[in-house]
Amino acid sequence: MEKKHCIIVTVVISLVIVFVAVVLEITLGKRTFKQEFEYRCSKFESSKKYNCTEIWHEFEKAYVNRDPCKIPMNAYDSLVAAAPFEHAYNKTLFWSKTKNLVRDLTKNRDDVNLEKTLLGSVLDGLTWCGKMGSSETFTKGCPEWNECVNNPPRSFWNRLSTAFADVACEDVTLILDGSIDTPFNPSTTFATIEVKRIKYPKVKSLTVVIVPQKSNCNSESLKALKSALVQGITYNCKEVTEAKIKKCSSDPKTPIGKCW
Ligand code: N1C
Repeated sequence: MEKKHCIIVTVVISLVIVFVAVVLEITLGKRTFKQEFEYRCSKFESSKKYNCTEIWHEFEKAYVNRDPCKIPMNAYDSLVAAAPFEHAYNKTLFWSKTKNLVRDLTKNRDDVNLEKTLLGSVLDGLTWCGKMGSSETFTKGCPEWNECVNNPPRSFWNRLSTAFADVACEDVTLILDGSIDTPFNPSTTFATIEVKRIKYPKVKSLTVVIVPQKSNCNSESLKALKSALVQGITYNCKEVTEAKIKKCSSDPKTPIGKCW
């Protein structure tokens, strides 16, 4: 009887320990915004060259204790200066509405979309803002993307996209979404920021890649893109099947230019 009692007590204690461990893991596993920022920064492949604590301070200076609808693009100037790009600028890839497809294509290649740079990878998919009278970073109760133009994430992506387009050179690629009517949408970051910043003769050509469905290389929307392009830059457009893009994503030895 004594022995049975002892076993029951041991089992109950073990169960309690497992339960507490699981609860702790769930609560502790959820990083705060700052922890997530620093975790991603330290995980970045060449982060040893950077001081992630300094980058965090430059970042929060842009929006903390400020009206979250009054954060201009240049609030992030010193952040961008603290974490300069270091990729091969002739390997630049832009996208609009095709983020996941581009992520898969560039994953094991040296071609670079903005999310493969330090700041792009650290802030990808995150929402943040500050509030007047507070020194904290908030992730809830922040303005929606279209609620006010000068909200913290929107101004950040505009600022970073400006810097990214400014360093692009030689032959650049743009992957567009053929399943929509306006692949070159005038309200997107690519149309409002990047297309205007890629300059001739630094950039020699722009190759648009599109999986033809609702739209293709002959669509009005692409004609608008061609005319928005800075004069001198050679414009090319390639229609590629989704199967070919998928095959190329799983075969990173094929140079990206041979995918279309
Ligand atoms: O507005 P978009 O696309 O045309 O922006 C894409 C364009 C790319 O070429 C990037 O260089 O602008 C740059 N860019 C990002 O890299 C980026 N990563 C994550 C712009 N926005 C980015 N985000 C988020 O995606 C951002 O929060 C914004 O809301 C979307 C823009 O995606 P889109 O409309 O498909």
